[in-house]
Amino acid sequence: MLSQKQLEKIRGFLERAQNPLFFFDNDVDGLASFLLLRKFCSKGKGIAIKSFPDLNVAYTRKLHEFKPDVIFVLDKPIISKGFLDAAAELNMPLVWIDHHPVPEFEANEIVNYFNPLVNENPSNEPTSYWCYKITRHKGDEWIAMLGCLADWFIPEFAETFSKEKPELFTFTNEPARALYETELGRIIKMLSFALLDRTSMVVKMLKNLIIIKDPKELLDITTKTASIHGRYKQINRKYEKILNKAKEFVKKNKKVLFFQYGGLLSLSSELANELFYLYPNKIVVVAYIKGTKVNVSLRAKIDVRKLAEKALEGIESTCGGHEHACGATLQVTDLPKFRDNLIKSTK
Ligand SMILES: [Mn+2]
Repeated sequence: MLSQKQLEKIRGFLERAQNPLFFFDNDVDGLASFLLLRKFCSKGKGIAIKSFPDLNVAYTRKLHEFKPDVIFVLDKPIISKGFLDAAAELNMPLVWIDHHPVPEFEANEIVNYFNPLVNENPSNEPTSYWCYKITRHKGDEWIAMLGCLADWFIPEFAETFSKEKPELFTFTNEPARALYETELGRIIKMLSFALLDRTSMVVKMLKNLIIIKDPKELLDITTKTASIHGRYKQINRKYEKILNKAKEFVKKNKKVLFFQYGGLLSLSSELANELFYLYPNKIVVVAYIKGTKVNVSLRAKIDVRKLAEKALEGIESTCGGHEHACGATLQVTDLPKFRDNLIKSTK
């Protein structure tokens, strides 16, 4: 966990910031982390990171454009050396908050790295959980709830929250039920689909989200939320179609639900989540093929990251994430080998 001292240190950066720039991972934990910090200091721009697996060097353009006095990087496990070097050259302090396995990087004097995994009592609560511990604004608790649930984590304040807002969240200890059986879960799905939109639309969404005070506002269609709802509806139609197709693969293998698809939209992470909710005893593998590359999302009760790493041995690939939810990228020509290795290792 992060210590009180560390939380205060980050809070100090926020209080002193005149023109912060926030980079966040392109998912709901990343988004919630940004919203919590942005609301606290009422200043600064937010940028959803589209590059994978790292915050790549192309984003240094934003440093020249916005000239921030402090950079925040939220929920992103890797920052490219080029980006770190550019920030150092411009003498911009960088506050990096994450909860993924710690990468190897050359720490320079501008980097302030915070990760609950590198501590006396290692833990991996979502980044938004820690952002809420930093800002401590009770009115923003719903945002922290969204970020935590999206990362399959039930925070200790969930039970009180459910008593205060029973129409949004019925208390459960099971993250999967929280995601697929509550209104907060519905909002998470909406936001994660909306994050897939064009950059200009995401920018518009962020502007609206910053001023929304009540999650109920998000469920109604208003001028602030119409584009989010529109995008959600459009993507959800396609999503449901692919999900139904994936369900047909359940009987193919006793232990593994392996499903691959192509098309314009990468929905593998959302699909893997929902399939794992529907079939909690399966090892869920969803492969999204785009050109010559494949993005794979894996979910399971067992240590699926270890399983994936083993199945990827000898295959040119990247792999990252958490014990029960992780992702990998590889070449499409290696996909059959990866699938065979994986299925073989579960026998
Ligand atoms: Mn996260």
